Amino acid sequence: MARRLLGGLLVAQLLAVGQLARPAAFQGTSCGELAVLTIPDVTINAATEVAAGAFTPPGSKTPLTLPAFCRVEATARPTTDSEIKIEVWIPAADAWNGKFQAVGNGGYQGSISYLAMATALRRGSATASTDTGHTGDDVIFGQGHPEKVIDFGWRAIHLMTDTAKLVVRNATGRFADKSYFVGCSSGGHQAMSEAQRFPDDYDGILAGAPANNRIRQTFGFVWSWSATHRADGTPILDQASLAAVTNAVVAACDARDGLKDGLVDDPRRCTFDPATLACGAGTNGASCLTKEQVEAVQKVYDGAKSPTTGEPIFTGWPRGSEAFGDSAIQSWRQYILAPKEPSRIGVFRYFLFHDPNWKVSSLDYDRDLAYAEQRIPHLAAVDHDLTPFKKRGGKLIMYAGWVDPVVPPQDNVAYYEAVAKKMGGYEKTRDFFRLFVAPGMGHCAGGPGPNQFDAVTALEQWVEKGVAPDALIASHSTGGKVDRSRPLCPYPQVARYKGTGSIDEAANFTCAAPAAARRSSGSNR
Ligand SMILES: [Ca+2]
Repeated sequence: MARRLLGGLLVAQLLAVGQLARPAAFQGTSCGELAVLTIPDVTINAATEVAAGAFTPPGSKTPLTLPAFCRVEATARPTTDSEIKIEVWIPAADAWNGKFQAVGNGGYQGSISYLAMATALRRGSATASTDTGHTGDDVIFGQGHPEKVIDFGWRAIHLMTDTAKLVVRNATGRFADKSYFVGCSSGGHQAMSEAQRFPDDYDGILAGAPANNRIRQTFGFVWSWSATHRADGTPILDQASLAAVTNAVVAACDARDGLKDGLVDDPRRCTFDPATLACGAGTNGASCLTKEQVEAVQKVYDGAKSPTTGEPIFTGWPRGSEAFGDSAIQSWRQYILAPKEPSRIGVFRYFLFHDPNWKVSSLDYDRDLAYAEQRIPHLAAVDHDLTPFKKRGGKLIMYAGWVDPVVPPQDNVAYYEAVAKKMGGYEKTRDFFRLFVAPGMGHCAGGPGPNQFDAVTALEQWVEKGVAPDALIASHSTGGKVDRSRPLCPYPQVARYKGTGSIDEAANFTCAAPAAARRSSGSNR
């Protein structure tokens, strides 16, 4: 009681000082005085007022144009081996919308996500980001630093959240009305980790293309790399052959969803066989596949399986994801073909076996998967029971792209289905958790399908007004001009053409159960 009273007095004092020193911009403690805040395990390194205008983030040469904000730089050291950089940005009082929106990271990228923070700040939200406790995209940081691996796995995001909430409270005089987490890829993984491990942290969570099944996906990377490289390490496939496969996939499966629009609604229903592209006798070239290439493509579709039992270890990559665009991230090149060794092989070398010379040839899928799931469970977020998050009133939107060549969307869908099963069915799940999978969308954005949509506003509407998103309206642009729009529907629904009007206009589509589901349930016949 006395302690609470003292705390209240301290806050009142800080508020009074802040109002005297800076009556206009901030309601709570003046920005500079936030530097003296004491939070356990956290050091505030600097608290600086940044005037409206150009702000060039550290490590960047491109200035961002931002409204005025208070920039707080902190370091959290929950263990003696930890060094977690955190930034918290607070808008000026008259610009603050009362919300806190934290942002996630991409890859193993150990850096503050300044661009995403800028987006949140421009919305009027206070925001925070962390470097997750290391620098750079390589996983070598984990060598001899098991605590840093835990920091990356979940701890940095949670500590960032706790820290940012206190900083925002002291800067503004009150806690934020609502807290949100927004991330894609590794940020989607972080989003799912928060929903599972710290359900009280956020009111609303947006998880894009979540790489939350990270341990098994790492095995999947090894599988797909091994399938697409010869014993001497040279790649079996190239951009031209991959593009030929994607074209053939679309030609074979486009119409199967009931609408010939250049998009395959759900690649799981597409059974395209790469052998149909096999070169005839004496012919070879970009438009046909050698026997070696046919087998490689098929193995990537099949996904990692136990060599002894045939049990699936990780889903394959979807048909249509081979090369739908020219850039490496719009094809299998970036994470499967181009690397000299399997992507994230360092997880085995530095996180698991502590052997920098570990070789793929020594991998035992059964034994080593069991070992990994026992030793580094903090590197994944795969709990299907989201009861605590649902009970606290949390809302969760997950999205994915059906041709994502980085995080296979089948894994996100499988997770959603497993949660629905655990939570008592789709109806009891859609109350608080909805998944939107975009046909023809790649990793987090891009692709031939409509892939731009405002899920953050949809999430805010759901949390603040109780209006659940029955569809997300997505658009596709060419040269900055919108040339197609389409509703993204909450899984398992799909967008169905009403039969009249342009197939490039969202208004001519409705969300409905997929054709096969209608047949099997008998509700439509
Ligand atoms: Ca189609």
